[in-house]
Amino acid sequence: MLKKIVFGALVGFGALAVMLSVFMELDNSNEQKEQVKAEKKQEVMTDAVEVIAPHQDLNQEPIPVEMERDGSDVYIKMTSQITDIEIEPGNNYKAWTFNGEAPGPLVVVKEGDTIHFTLDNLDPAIPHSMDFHAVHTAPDKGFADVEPNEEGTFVYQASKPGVFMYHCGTDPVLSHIANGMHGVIIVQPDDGYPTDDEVDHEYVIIQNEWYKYNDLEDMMNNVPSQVVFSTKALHEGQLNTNGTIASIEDEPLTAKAGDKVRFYINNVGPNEVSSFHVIGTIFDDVYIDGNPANHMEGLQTLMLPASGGAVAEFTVKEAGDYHFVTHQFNHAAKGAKGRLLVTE
Ligand SMILES: [Cu+2]
Repeated sequence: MLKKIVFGALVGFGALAVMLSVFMELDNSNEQKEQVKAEKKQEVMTDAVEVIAPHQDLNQEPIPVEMERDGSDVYIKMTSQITDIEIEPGNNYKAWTFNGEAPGPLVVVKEGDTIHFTLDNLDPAIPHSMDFHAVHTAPDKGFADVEPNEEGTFVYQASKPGVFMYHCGTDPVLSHIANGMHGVIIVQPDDGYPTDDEVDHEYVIIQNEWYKYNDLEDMMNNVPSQVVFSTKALHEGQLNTNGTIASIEDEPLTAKAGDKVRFYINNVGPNEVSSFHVIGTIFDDVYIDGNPANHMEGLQTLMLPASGGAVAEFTVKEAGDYHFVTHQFNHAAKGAKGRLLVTE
């Protein structure tokens, strides 16, 4: 009798254990399925971050920057707006921009000028702001957010000469810069540069990165999809491009053999360093950040931190095709190349 009860109990326990393990396995396989589903969803999300709803059908025409001078007071009006920027043929990026350009329009003022800056925020959805690296101001006041469909005016002095970055400083700053809200302000030195008389041509070059659309993950993990150069017209008749692949390759900058060429250059990032190099020449004179006090000679490669600028001069001794790159060749391979065509 006792044997039967023990046997029965053992069978009962055995069956229960089998059932339990079956349930646990079922539970595990459900968990695994859920996990695979979640991973797939994550993949899809990181493959294509959607354009935020209020921007979906928006492609605001570029609006020229307004600039008026009254003595040493300079009145500058810019827009923040949503405009498609062609990164390469067929690849349009719904960029967050200043004035419909990315990088934004070139701003040129003189050392000592007082800037009266107005930002007209045409973005219906997101606040934007302007952070000029060329000025001293309390950031919470001078670089304050301007709400959608509003205007804000800010006043500050450009007291130091240089080639400075400007960018939107609204949170999250990384998204605002990487989505296109960056550019260059040149503050011309009062007494010029010591090499002014030697220079035959001057051009503006900007380096920036593009990431998958509005993808903070890629932006955070330094995985640019493209790294590009653009040029902005400093003088009449010069090229004015966006950060489009090959924009200064297909239509090169030009000089004559024997000319001294000056580049006003800035790396607006947002994340990467630029190791700027012109193949086939050496920089005779470099002014770090574009300040005449920071004079260096004989540089092969110019190190530009994110936001860093320079005035860099070199002489092209014979005719030929002079390509310029960032010597971080993974970035050159992703697009950061340009061309200076030197003729007899
Ligand atoms: Cu912004």
